[in-house]
Amino acid sequence: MTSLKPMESAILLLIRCIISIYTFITWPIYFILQKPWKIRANRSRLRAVSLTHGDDFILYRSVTEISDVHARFLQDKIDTMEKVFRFAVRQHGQKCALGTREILAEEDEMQPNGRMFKKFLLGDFQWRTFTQTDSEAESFGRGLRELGLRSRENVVVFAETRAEWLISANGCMKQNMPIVTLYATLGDDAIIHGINETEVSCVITSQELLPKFKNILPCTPNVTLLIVMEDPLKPLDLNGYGDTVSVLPYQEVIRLGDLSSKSGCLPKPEDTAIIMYTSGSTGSPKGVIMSHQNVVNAMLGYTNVTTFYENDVYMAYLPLAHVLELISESIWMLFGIPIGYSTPLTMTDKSSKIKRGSQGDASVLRPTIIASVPLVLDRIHKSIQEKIEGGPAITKALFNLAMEYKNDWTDRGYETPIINTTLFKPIRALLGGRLRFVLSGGAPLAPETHKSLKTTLCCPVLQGYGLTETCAATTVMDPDDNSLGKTGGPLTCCDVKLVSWEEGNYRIKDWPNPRGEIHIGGTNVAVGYYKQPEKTKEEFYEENGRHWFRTGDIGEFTQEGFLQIIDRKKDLVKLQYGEYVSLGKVETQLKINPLVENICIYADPTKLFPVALLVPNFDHLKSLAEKNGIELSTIEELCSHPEMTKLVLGELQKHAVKCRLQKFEIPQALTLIPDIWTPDSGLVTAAFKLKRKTVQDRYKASIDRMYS
Ligand SMILES: *[C@@H]1O[C@H](CO)[C@@H](O)[C@H](O)[C@H]1NC(C)=O
Ligand SMILES: *[C@@H]1O[C@H](CO)[C@@H](O)[C@H](O)[C@H]1NC(C)=O
Ligand SMILES: *[C@@H]1O[C@H](CO)[C@@H](O)[C@H](O)[C@H]1NC(C)=O
Ligand SMILES: *[C@@H]1O[C@H](CO)[C@@H](O)[C@H](O)[C@H]1NC(C)=O
Ligand SMILES: CC(=O)N[C@H]1CO[C@H](CO)[C@@H](O)[C@@H]1O
Repeated sequence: MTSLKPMESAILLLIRCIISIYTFITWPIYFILQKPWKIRANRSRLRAVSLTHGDDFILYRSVTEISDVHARFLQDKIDTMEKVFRFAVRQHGQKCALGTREILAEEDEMQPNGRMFKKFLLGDFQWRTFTQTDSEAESFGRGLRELGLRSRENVVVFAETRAEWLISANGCMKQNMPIVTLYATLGDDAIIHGINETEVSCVITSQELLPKFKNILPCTPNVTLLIVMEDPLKPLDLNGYGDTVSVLPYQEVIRLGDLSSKSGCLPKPEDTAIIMYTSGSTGSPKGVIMSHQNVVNAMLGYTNVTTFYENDVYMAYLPLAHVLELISESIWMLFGIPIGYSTPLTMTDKSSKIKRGSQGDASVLRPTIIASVPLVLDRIHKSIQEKIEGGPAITKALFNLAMEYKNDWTDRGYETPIINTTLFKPIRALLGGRLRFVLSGGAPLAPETHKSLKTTLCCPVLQGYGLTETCAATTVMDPDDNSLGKTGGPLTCCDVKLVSWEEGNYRIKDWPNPRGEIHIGGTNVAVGYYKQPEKTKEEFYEENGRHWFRTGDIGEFTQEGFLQIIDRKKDLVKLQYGEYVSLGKVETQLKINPLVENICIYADPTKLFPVALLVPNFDHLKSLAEKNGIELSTIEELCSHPEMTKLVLGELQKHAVKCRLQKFEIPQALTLIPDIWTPDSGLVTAAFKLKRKTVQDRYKASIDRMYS
């Protein structure tokens, strides 16, 4: 840690004085212009009320009225995704709908370390209008019919996020064919399981993923048709997939459909729209059945959260097999907001596939809205932090001063336009400079990441809560909501119930706020699990004419009606003296530390403290080693060095204290693990959630050693 020189301290003091004087003079102007009392009133506005309660449950409902478009859909009976899509096309016909960047070339680029990397040379976004998207989807659906598929026959979509994904899905919906979605990162076994269970004969995939089917097809005898979304640069190799399987380019299906005279076969609201395989953290993946009605209602639930503008643009890069992305893209289509497709490898100017000196997707598209998951947001937060830490001490001090100043004034209801447009402008520019809000879902976002991104990106980061089983909809923050670590109020499509959980010590009578297991009931709650009646009965139930889902998450409702996720039923371990350690909560906090690439906390109920399995960030581990005069070069050597383990544990414990973890929550022993945990290794799910049991089994020896 470098400290400030006397001269720098003097400069900093001077700057502080100037700011104080400036604030003193301009404060009345800001007070009159910005009306902070109104902003503060909006923050604490009531979002939900408790309708009824019993001895062990309390039920909350949103106080927001349904939106105009929601009312209109009810009146006009727009109750299937097919009708929603048709409505959008009628409304926005010639507007840009889906944009894909043209790939001009792939080139080798010499890296500073002498290695060669493949980089893309990308052109502008090429747009399909709503009308074009619609007629392409229509053709695709008819093409499937020409190829012998019937309505109500399941079709698997197994591909990365791209325009053709959404178009094929819409094409299937026009023929009432349920689409089965599987994550592109799933392991072969899970893919075989999904294809087998849904008995499909047709799989839509991409040229990049196609070779995977050489191993998969022998185990899925019913598959006879592979439709491949082409790679614009490489020729498609159709060999090696056996005689019984035809491999057809996507464009060929469109051509067949163009010539076809088959009519559509329209779905009804109760027909299955999607069977979405979630990568469960235990056992094989489960297919969640979503009807058209479910998806439409989930979408409509989101329509009264904020207003959209004519110039809004959305950047898509999360997997479309993730319900959050699928629902959000459907919403943007409904409102006529153009969707530009990106990938994590080409998003910013610095992304790994972008040729040096050329522009990343965000700089070209300049999106106003993005959706994200904590995994990605934590990474952005860490990289900003690293930049600042790595710079001169004076920059760091100035940056921290600005953060503190801005947070202070935003808390009081003021805006800081000058800091927004000077100091934080370069950070905003990384994502195109026009961002209006960021949606975050999929897992709890650490309050520290939340705060830092909100401040540096200069726009609200709206955290939401929802599950595949509720079609991504349950609660979401609105732009007026300034809280951290909470997930906003309930959407209009569902009720949220808290149910006391005695063993976990969470009760609805708790003070100051009721706490308990979250149950969700409404028209957005999925029908159940595909071909798993027992599992469905365990987790879904009917009550007072509503369909309910038990989430297993523990929540707390604040006075304003904000839901906060505080725990997870399964993750709770009771230590020897009776304290409860929430493994997930501890991991979320520790993951913010730059040394941590991934971490799994384990707590033995017969012991007094938890221990940690930690996959370190190599660069940070190495610089920690250098600082302490340890000279080892490979990650394996570093990880097995006892001194390193001690150093990292020390850093982690310091961090834990800073995050205000309780003493019994802080790991007292640690093992450094040199292998990155990927879905292929089976240690994390395709959505990068820990598979605790597998991790524990794999590292059993290390765990035993840490406790001995
Ligand atoms: C407060 O909230 C209302 C309703 O959402 C909105 O119309 C109004 O513009 C907000 N006021 C401020 C100052 O943000
Ligand atoms: C496919 O499903 C059948 C039952 O539907 C089952 O008997 C078989 O073992 C499954 N095969 C694989 C490879 O999962
Ligand atoms: C294959 O198709 C047949 C006939 O449609 C069906 O009975 C069988 O269950 C299917 N098997 C698998 C593994 O999908
Ligand atoms: C400044 O940033 C905050 C979020 O950090 C945002 O709410 C506010 O609208 C921004 N103000 C201006 C004038 O850009
Ligand atoms: C943010 C938003 O769109 N709010 C609307 C919710 O619905 C009511 C009733 O239709 C409108 O008055 C709000 O403006």
